[in-house]
Amino acid sequence: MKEIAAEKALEFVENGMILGLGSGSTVRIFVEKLGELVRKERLKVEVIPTSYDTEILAVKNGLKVSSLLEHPEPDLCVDGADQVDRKLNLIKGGGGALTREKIVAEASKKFYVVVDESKLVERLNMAIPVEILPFAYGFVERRLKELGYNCNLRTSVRKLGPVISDNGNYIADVEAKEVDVEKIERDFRVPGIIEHGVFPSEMVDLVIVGRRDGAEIIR
Ligand code: ABF
Repeated sequence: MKEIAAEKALEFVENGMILGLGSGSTVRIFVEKLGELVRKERLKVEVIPTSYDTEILAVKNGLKVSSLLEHPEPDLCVDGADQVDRKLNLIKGGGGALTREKIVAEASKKFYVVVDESKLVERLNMAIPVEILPFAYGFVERRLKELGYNCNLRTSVRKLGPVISDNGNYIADVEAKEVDVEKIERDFRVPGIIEHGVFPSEMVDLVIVGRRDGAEIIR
C-alpha cells in the first residue's frame, strides 16, 4: 500500500522540478522509483532531502542533491506521516525526523503526503514527537508537565542512551490528553523546543492514501 501511494505521487513529478524529500519507509520507495523515472525519462530534477538517510538513498539512486540555499522554494515536497486525520492534520516524527521535514514542507510550493491506509485516523491520538535542545531538556520536561503533558525522552532500542536527531538534539514523545492542534501550537512554544511533530492542515495540499485497490487522494 505504501508502494501504491509512492507510485501515485510520482505522477506529480515534472521535468525541471526541485523536489523536497521527506524521510521514512514510504518516502524510501518514492525515492527509488524517482531514481528510476529520472534515469528512464532523462528528467532534470534536483532534490532536497530532509534527513541523512534520505540523502544517502537519493545519491545512491543517482539523484542530484541540492539545498535550500540554492533553492529556497522547492516546487513540491513529498513526505510520509505517522497519523493523518480527516481534516489533514498530521503527526510526524515517529522515525525521529521532523524539524527539517517541517522546514522543507513549509518552504515548498506544494506539500504532498504519502501514507498507507493504516495511518488515517478519526482523531490524532499518538504521543507527539518533539525535538529538544539537550541543554534545555530538564526545563522543557518540567514546563510541559506544568502544562499537563507527559514528556518521555526517546531512548535507543538497546537503551544505550537518548536517540539523537540529525540536528544533534534529543527526541521526546509527549503525551497529551487530546491532540488539539491549535493548543499544541501554543503550548509547545517553549524555549528549547526546536520543533514538534504536529503539522497543521494548512501546511498540507494533499494526502495520497495507498489502499489495496488503488490510491485515494484527499484534499
Ligand atoms: C518520517 O517518516 C517521519 O516524520 C514519520 O515519522 C515517518 C513516516 O514513516 P513511514 O513512511 O515509514 O511510516 O517522515
